[in-house]
Amino acid sequence: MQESKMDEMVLTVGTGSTWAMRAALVLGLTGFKWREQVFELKDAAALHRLKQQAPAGLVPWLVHDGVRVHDSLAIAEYLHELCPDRGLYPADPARRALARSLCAELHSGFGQIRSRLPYFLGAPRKQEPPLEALSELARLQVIWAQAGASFYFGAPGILDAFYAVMAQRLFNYGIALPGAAGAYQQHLLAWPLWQATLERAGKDWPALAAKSQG
Ligand SMILES: N[C@@H](CCC(=O)N[C@@H](CS)C(=O)NCC(=O)O)C(=O)O
Repeated sequence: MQESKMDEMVLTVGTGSTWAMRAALVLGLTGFKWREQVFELKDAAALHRLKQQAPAGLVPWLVHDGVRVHDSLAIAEYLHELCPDRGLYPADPARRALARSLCAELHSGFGQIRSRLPYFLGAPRKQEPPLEALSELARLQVIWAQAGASFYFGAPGILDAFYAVMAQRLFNYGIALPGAAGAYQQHLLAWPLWQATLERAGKDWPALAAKSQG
């Protein structure tokens, strides 16, 4: 693995990692330049190397200016602090509190959806929503319905980045939420920055991971 220069921003990710995709998407919102270091999470030797380097044994983590920050939510917060005027969180304190609450809810919740509808890269396949996940889907319905066919607070931010992966996860299983919540889901799916991140995660990350083992 390449050493990082002091002022360089390096995001370490893993193939197929949804948490890493969220961090990469937030980075994309900042306008900063960064480099990605990728571990192949299905490869035992790569995982072993990851465990030796990773503060918590997991991806993602970000290195910048001698600072190392791990966990997607902490990375998002760090990036917001670096560029508070960029609008990653809303300027209004009440809206910012709501954004933070909903990001934290996503970060620590939705366990049934996560385990019963595991994320995959590739062609969507149709599946009925599992019974165990229905209450979480209902909760998403409530959250997303507040947004409608736009970004949650008008301009794209951390909240949209966090929920974009969820929008894609449901889409991958042929699950389209109805009404205003569905409009938000479609908006996230069509978001060019999300599409670019998805493309990179699907193609560039495996290629970079293969190269770094050479
Ligand atoms: N809550 C953490 C979750 C990180 C996480 O679970 N990363 C997974 C990939 S999505 C990982 O590193 N797995 C490697 C392993 O379990 O050995 C975050 O938001 O960053």
